[in-house]
Amino acid sequence: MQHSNNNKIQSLMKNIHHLVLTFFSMCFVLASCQKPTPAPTPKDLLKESFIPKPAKVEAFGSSFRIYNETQIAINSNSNELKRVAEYFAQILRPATGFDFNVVQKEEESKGDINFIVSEKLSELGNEGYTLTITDDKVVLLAHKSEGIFRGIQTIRQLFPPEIERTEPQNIIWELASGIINDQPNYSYRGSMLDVSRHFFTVEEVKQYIDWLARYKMNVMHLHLTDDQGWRIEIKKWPKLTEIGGSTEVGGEKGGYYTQEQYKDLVRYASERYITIIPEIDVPGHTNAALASYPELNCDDKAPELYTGTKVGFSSFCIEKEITYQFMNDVISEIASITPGPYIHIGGDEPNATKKEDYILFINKVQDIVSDHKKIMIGWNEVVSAEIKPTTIVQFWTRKEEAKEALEHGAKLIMSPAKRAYLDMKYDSITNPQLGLNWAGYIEVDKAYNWQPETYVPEIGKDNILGIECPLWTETVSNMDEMEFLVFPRLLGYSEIGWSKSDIRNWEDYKTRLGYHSLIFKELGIDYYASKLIDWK
Ligand code: TNX
Repeated sequence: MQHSNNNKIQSLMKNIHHLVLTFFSMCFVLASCQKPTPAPTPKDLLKESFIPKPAKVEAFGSSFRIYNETQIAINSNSNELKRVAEYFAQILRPATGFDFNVVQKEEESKGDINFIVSEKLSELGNEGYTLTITDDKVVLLAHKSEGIFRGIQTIRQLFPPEIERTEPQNIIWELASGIINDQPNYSYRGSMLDVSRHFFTVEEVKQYIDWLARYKMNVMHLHLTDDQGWRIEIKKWPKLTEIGGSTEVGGEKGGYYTQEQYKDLVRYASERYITIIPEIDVPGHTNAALASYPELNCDDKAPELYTGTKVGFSSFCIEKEITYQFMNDVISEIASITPGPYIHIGGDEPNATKKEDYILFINKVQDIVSDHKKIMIGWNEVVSAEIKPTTIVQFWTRKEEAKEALEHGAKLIMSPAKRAYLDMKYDSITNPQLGLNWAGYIEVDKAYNWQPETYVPEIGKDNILGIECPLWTETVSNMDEMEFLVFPRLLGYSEIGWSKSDIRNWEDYKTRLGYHSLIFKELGIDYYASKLIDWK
């Protein structure tokens, strides 16, 4: 009896013990399911290969880990901020396989990536941001959603390159902790794409826009017209695209953007805080227009379409009234579909226009552009006309003309051909069919090692709006060729525009650049693997 009682008590005790154990282990399992908190892996924010280099970085030595539960918390219900947060979530979802729900929360919250836009942060300007990463949250602060967008590009570079993949990866996603305070040095940081010599589709231009966005650039200049092709629909002058847009260099089929397609590009760019600057190159570089409309020629005879690569042989007829009627129609239609403040009127290489005619023409076109409430930009040749102080001069060659711009009180965009032309070859041996060399070879170090504010003596930072790297496409007929000339030099121009020259130097840049080949590889970009760089 005693024995059996003992047994009962023993088995009861056992059961209680078991229950208690199960209870505790369930609590433990539940707790760890709800909040898994492994110690953050030590990571050094100072060792990250940011391009462009942020103004100030401080490291905390730990990391923030991202889970499926991590949300993107925004502090307002503005549609703009929601759109930017959604853009970020879309970048992160494929490779992580996580949800990244975008939610509105008044306060910063633990475990989340917080985007906070505040009126009080006006010292950050439109594009500045402060990014604080601790082991329990990420906080990105800005004065405008635009600053959040630029900061997102920084966070993006904290992820391993596998973040670019389209399928979920078996990776622990951790971001190095610390603080970054960042703001651009120049407000204008652009690239130009010549879609006239060779036509590129809307999708291809969007690809280019995404490259610019990734490296915090904010201007996409489209060289829409030249001797070899007119690429933008003008409703009052339909033959410009019908005839003038039909071919390209080499005689292949050309192409053009309808106004609807152009508006789509403008919208796509503006969602990435990139301004589209349309260029209608006049009075030279106009064979495509002259071939489309005989009445634009002084002798009323339309020339043949041109598919070669010479420059400086065409000119509008300066004395004809119809020339200005034409210019007014074109500028009016372009202005109505361009929300940005600028219209570029080219004005370069007017070798086929008499000097006094050129001056008269540019003066008139400048008035037409201001009649349509836009600011004119012209290549540095326009300084021979009576340009207004509000006009912007794009310097590409001849330093005297850059200095003349100052005498007119005009500001400059710096695109020195010897340093900033993406269509120049890297050297004399690599890819001999691709690129030109009239301005010399531009290796990756030469592309990086210059300063806009000292390039032309007497022209300082106050006279400079910013920098732009143009890609002329006489020799560039597809995306692979484009990628080879653009990468990696684009990254250098992005840093020259964004980061102050006192924090930039080649030795440090070249190590950071070496890391970016991992991203190029993920993106399938055919970059130029310069021997100067120790590629990862
Ligand atoms: C000069 S740069 C040009 C273009 C050519 C380019 C080729 C400038 C304003 N005009 O017409 O495409 O050189 O590098």
